[in-house]
Amino acid sequence: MNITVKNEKLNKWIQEVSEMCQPDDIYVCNGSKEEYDNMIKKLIESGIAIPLKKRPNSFLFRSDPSDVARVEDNTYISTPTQDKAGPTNNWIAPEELKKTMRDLYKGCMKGRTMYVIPFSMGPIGSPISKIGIEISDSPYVVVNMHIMTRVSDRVLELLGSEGDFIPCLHSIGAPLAEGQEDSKWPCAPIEQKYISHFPEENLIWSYGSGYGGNALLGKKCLALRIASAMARRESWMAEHMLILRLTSPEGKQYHIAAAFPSACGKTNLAMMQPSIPDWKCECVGDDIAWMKIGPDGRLYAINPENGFFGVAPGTSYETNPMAMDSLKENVIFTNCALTDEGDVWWEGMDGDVPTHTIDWKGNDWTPESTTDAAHPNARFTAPASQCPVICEDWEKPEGVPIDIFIFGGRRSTVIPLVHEAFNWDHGVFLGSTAASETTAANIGAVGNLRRDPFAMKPFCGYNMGDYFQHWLDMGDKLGDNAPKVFYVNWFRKRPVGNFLWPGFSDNRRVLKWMCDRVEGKVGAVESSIGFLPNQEDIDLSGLDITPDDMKELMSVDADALNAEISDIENHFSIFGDHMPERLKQQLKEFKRRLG
Ligand code: GTP
Ligand code: SPV
Ligand code: MN
Repeated sequence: MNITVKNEKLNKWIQEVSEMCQPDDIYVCNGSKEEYDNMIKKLIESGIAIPLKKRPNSFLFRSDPSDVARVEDNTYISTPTQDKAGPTNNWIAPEELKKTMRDLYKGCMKGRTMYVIPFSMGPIGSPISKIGIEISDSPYVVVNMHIMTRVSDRVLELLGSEGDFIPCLHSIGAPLAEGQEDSKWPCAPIEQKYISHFPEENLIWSYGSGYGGNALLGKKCLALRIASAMARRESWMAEHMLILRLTSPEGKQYHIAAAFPSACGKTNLAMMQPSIPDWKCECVGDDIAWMKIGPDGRLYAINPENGFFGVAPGTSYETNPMAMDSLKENVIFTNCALTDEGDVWWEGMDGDVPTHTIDWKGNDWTPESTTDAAHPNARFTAPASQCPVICEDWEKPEGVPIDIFIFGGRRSTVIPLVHEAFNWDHGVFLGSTAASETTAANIGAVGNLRRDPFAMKPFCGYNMGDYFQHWLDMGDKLGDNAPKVFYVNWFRKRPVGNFLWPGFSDNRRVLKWMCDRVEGKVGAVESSIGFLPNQEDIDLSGLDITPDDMKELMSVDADALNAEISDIENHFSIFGDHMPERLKQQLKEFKRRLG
């Protein structure tokens, strides 16, 4: 081990884990640039990181084709009883799961270095921040954690000898025998992958995958699953939400937090540049929001992350110029294609399609190929500080006051472009019934409609019925200070299949309507699902959209909504006693309105 660790709990844990996992070596990270550069150098030497000639200090990695996204079917919330994890989470009793995993962990780091990564979610030392220590045998994880979280020796100083932290144990699950040659992306087969959470002990155990949220444990595992359980105990909120600041031409600031499921537009909305002149949009966060009620009774949000782990395909100067500008240097790319000029490429990038690339599997690819050059869940890891529109207050320990909540998802039919909740309870109803077509962010089928309440189905660390109640309770605490709630759908399609709404920077037109509603400047039409905008109140100036398309986008069809009632009833029924009466009442009222 390279340094002496003073913290007693950490020392004991390092010892226990190293005895179990039997690494060749232990290295405690300090988060320095030198450390990052050294790790990258080794990764280049072993042919794992490919330096990009066109982007300074940027590297491409290719994962194993079996390890390309989160594995929800192998993700567990291990509470003492199954009832505490609830019907939307996989559950195995803690002792049984730990036994299975201990057997897997036994000797799993043989031939490898065990890295100890001290990190802070939120600015180091801020009262809202949480300290985690990830133990991992993946150098790819170390360099990604350097960007996504605040890795630093200051975290260890802050811990002192008695301080507490959230232990996050990770192994790729691929020990090396004497003399065995390593593969480029070692990992375990799917049946040995376990992403496990023990919320009552604030403990995370991950085994078998090196990709994204399975392995960068500060993100979904700590900042959402463990944090959501802490948040409920301590009366705050940990949500799968972007945070943005809009400033009106008059200089008034509005802060918006929006929950869309994975690969449904958070990063894009968070960095959006308004197509309407004189409005300014700044990014506070693109994936996770931690929110607490401030001394003035309003809800304040911080982004606990330090970087963006964003979906590459579809990202372009046309759709998300601020993301593209964040990717000029110091970026890790995973599963993108490599061009002959030594740059990355993915489907949907600006400019001509290259005549030849090496695809994400390392094979030759040409436009005639029938497969994708970049994997649909190819990602970039970029420091948030590199975003040209990062908000100057993004690291403010007290956060920013939220005025507006937005829920949404990918719905090719039925759900209109935007609607507003009648009140808080109705807003919680909209969040609790949110549905979306599945995406490549999880291993599994793509395009299937599923209920994904609050975009938290894969990330809620306890019984989701209790989570709904927590939202109702937070509303009661906030009273008149509660943010207004809206629901959007950028993804409605024509019967022939293309999107009706231009999306991206034009989403700003919808956000402006929301701000006008907050100010009470415009009215709205009451419908069965909520308030709808008056046609003339959505600014469509300069937009090439036909009145017919607009009508289709905003249409609310009672028959189509009625057809979903039984699905909502089934969805609510799985929560049994945990389902709040107030939401059952909302469903009754919805049915009455539908007639
Ligand atoms: P995670 O990082 O998985 O949580 O995803 P995310 O919610 O941040 O989604 P992201 O913004 O990365 O968008 C995912 C995909 O949706 C990309 O391919 C985008 O190009 C596409 N997308 C985002 N916003 C819009 C939009 O307004 N309209 C359309 N049609 N597509 C969009
Ligand atoms: C998501 O799937 O919502 C992500 C990517 O943000 S991952 O970090 O892999 O969970
Ligand atoms: Mn996400």
